[in-house]
Amino acid sequence: MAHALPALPYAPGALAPIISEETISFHYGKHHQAYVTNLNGLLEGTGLEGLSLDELLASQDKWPEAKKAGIYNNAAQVWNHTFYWESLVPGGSKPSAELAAAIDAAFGSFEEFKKKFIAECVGNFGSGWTWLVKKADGTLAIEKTGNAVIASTGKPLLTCDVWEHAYYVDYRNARPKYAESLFDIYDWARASQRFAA
Ligand code: MN3
Repeated sequence: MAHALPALPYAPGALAPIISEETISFHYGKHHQAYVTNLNGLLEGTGLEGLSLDELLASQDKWPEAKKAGIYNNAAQVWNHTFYWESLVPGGSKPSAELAAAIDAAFGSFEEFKKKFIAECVGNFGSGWTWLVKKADGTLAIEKTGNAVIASTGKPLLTCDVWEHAYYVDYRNARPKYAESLFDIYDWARASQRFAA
């Protein structure tokens, strides 16, 4: 069974003006779709076609050597983008009392966390992802990864795609403005469910 582009969890124009429908048409409709298409092409004839995305990512030892980088980059980008769309919601939402308390404990206050997270998005050199993760000991941390790499220091709760294709249509080169604007549409309710799970 081939991998499919997951449905967007809201209408394509619903995040505007923070993320325009035009950005969604390219970022979701072209980039995310291309990772799915490329992944299906790479998996053809490998015997790995029947695995779910999570199963595939958990069985890297079975990947053919010559295709390892390609499979990782495309599979991870399918996963990262699905997670990114699910990190956002029209109008934004609020963290649970438990997650809010964990943010205060780790960063001092939500405002301090926001400043730090934006700085880590801006300071993530080149293309990649900036994550809020829940570490094994239950505390929170910010992790930066490059290119397609999925967060690995903890369970991802929320992400910011810092590839230029995520913001160039709407913000041109202003990555700080993009990183700050996402705070109007982060889905803290969903991040809270992940934190509690
Ligand atoms: Mn992207």
